[in-house]
Amino acid sequence: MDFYYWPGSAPCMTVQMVAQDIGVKLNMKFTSLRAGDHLKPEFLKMNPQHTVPTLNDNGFFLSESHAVIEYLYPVMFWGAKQFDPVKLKELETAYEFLNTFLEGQQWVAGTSMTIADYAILTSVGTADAVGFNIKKYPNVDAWFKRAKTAVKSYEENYRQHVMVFKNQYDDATGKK
Ligand SMILES: N[C@@H](CCC(=O)N[C@@H](CS)C(=O)NCC(=O)O)C(=O)O
Repeated sequence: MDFYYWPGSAPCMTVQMVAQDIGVKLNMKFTSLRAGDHLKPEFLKMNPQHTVPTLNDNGFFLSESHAVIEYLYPVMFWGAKQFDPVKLKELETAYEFLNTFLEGQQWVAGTSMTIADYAILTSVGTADAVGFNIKKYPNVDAWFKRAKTAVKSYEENYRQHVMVFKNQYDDATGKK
């Protein structure tokens, strides 16, 4: 993840502190505001507002420090280098509950698909993408397959969100 910064910039500092504390490695790109690096066409392509901080995550450009830290933050949940053991235990407990809820049931909240399935599908899909083993929870596994098929917009939104998350995760864990 390329991070365009200028020393002395408070919003850059915000992003760097969050990244450091959650273990996200940034590829630091010194951008001189004095020399006008931020006004060059290559920079304006990433951020027409010509401000630092600006992030380039494999061609996905993001500026505005608060947006950037929100983007980085989900990586924390998974721990920087591996699944955080405490969080992993919580996740396993949640899956055990979900597996029990789904016993003899097609959908999370009863006999038909509801918005509850949408809400849970995004988290289960994200965990699946970064390698959380769902097979230990057969009801969840079966529901996941069913829900992915039933929610028509899943694929398109998966590409936009889950794949982006997976990229951040792979970056943070050094898988890329
Ligand atoms: N609200 C923005 C502020 C960004 C900002 O104003 N950055 C200054 C440096 S601290 C900058 O790049 N100025 C150069 C310019 O606007 O051309 C954020 O939080 O990212």
